[in-house]
Amino acid sequence: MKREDIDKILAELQQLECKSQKDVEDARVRFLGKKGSITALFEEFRDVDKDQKREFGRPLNELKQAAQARIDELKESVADEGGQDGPKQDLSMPGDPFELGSRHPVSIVRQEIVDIFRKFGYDVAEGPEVEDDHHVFEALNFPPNHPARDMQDTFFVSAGHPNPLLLRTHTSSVQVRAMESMKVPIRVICPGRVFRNEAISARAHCIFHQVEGLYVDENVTFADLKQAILLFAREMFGPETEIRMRPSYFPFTEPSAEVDVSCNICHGKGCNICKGTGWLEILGCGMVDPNVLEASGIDSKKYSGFAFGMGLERIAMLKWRVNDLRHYFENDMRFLEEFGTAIEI
Ligand code: 2U9
Repeated sequence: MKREDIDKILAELQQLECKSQKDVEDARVRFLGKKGSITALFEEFRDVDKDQKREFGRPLNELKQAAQARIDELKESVADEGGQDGPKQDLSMPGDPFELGSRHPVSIVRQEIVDIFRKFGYDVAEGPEVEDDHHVFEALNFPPNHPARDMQDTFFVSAGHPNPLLLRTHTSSVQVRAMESMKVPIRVICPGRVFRNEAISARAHCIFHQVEGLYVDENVTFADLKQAILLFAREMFGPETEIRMRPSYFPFTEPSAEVDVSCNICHGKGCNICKGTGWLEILGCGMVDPNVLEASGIDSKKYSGFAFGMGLERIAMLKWRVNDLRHYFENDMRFLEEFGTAIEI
């Protein structure tokens, strides 16, 4: 017996290629069958001198193991391609479904609202979520002692600083920036995330989404505001929709109003969604306070404007009759799959 005989078979094994299961079986017989080259070496080994047995015993065993491993490996790799035995998989089985993502309900309503206002000629503006006191409160006519400026209500990033940074509590700061940087007439719509220091419940969350809008020009009146909101409501909730305005108060608008739309479930008759009133509250609005125009360098004697704001989770809750705001933030696939608008790719 010679060492080269073992090495030669090892080299053959390394170069061994098979195209079919038949090739694999032929190779197994050639190396490990009754008359195979490795079996022959084992027979030779029986007659080797005692003192040489040590030298050849181990490499021979290793050769046999290597051959078996290579044969097993080839059996696996050619199995799926189908050899003489045919394919191992049932090709008539249905394929694995290709799972498409879908839009989040808040993203769906934001897109709908933005599309409506773009059609009305509004530009989309975005701004920073971490803001300063000036853009969130000061320029919007919030008095120094207003509760929103308190740490109980607002998340401060750097409290105690002369110009503290905070997480914006509304996207109105984006409209302030628009007034600072754009020329009148200004028509902007500002979608974005906002943050308020609130306990999380079915009706409130510390993070939510708003879309706010602003129109500043010469001779903008409350009638323009009312018409813009009516057109929006009919695009969003259907052509039969009616609106009503109730007086309200916001530091940044005067006069201010809250807007309800007629309940599109009971058509004003009263149901459990509108709590028997026939109306659903959807947004707040008003004429921009002259102080707010002036704070951003707009002449309030020459120009006037209207503004409005709405919470997207609330609109989505009305649209899909979801009764708990927390569903929007939990990322439970069973909830998210209900909205099924596949993302276009
Ligand atoms: C500027 C001037 C005025 C934006 C407005 C509202 C009324 C309003 C709420 C609706 C539900 C916020 O998400 S909510 O809690 N918003 O009622 N927002 S007027 O007024 C502005 C904004 C910017 C420069």
